[in-house]
Amino acid sequence: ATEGVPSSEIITLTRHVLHDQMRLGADATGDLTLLLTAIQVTSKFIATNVRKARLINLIGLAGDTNTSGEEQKKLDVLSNDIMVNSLRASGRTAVLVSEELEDAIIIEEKNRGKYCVVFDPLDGSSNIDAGVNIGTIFGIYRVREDSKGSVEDVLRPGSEMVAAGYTMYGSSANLVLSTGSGVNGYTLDAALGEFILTHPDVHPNSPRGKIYSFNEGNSMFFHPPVVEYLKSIKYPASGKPYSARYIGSMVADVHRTFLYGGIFGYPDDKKSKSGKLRLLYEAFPMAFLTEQAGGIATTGTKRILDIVPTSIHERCSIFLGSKEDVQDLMKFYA
Ligand code: AHM
Ligand code: MG
Repeated sequence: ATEGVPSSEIITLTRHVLHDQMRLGADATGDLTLLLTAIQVTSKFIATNVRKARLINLIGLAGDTNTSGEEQKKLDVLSNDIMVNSLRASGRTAVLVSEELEDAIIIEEKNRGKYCVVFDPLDGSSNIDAGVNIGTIFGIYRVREDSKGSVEDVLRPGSEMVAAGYTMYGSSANLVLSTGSGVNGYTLDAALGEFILTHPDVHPNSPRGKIYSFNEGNSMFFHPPVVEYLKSIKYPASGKPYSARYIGSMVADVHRTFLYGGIFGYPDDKKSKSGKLRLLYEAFPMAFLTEQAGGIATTGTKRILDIVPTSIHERCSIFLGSKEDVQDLMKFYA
């Protein structure tokens, strides 16, 4: 390459997904590409607002009324509204499920499309005020044959998702996506306003990592298999003990696990009988990405993607990450 001359071969997310869909002959209509465009726009909007959030908090606008007398929306509520509006307007959705909304939204006929999107618009929101990474998580199903869109379309195992991803808002905005053939990472070029392919084919370099990521503050409630597993990596019979890293923002903890390897866990325990994380829009999308990146996602005893949800906000126990690390954990459950 000639030094100083910008490359003319920029691969944007839209171009990449479109190319992929054409190659697979999967989505000749371009509907999924359009749907993903709506999600990208949402991510750009949230990324911009996350940047402003701290300032807005400092000058006391959040939860306050603005000059026209309207209440300023908190960032998680705002993010939800942006996402719902953008997905509805795309004309490509039939059912929307958001962590922020008690009931599923069934899209009215004139805007109805064939996809269902389940999402957590702003996960890890307790981290906002400290300027720590937060993210949006999403999973996409196609409506069942002949369905006009109902909650049954999303009460299906995660293995039936057609795509899943997240956007992490940090020093830059990173969108990580799988449409079922591997995982790719894109970084928002703020000047261009485009997500550019920066991490093609994300997968751990090794089947085993060196990092564990659990909220060990819950140790006194953990069940024996988790306690024993953690003991085994902290006091190994040979070799070095694992390093601990825990941000408390699922997107950031999982993102690091994809890039560096290791294991992330949020188990059920004696206090949180079903765990904390939500099956449909937290565990499923992350499990989908994990498997696409060559890792394992399990409840300890069961593959996450095989679970059949019975309600849209149910929780589940989850461990995910590098293959051998998760297999080690599973041995303590066996
Ligand atoms: P939230 O949906 O209320 O933001 O909670 C989800 C977050 C995840 O991002 C993270 O993995 C987990 O909660 C952290 O929980 P804890 O503070 O109990 O460790
Ligand atoms: Mg959440």
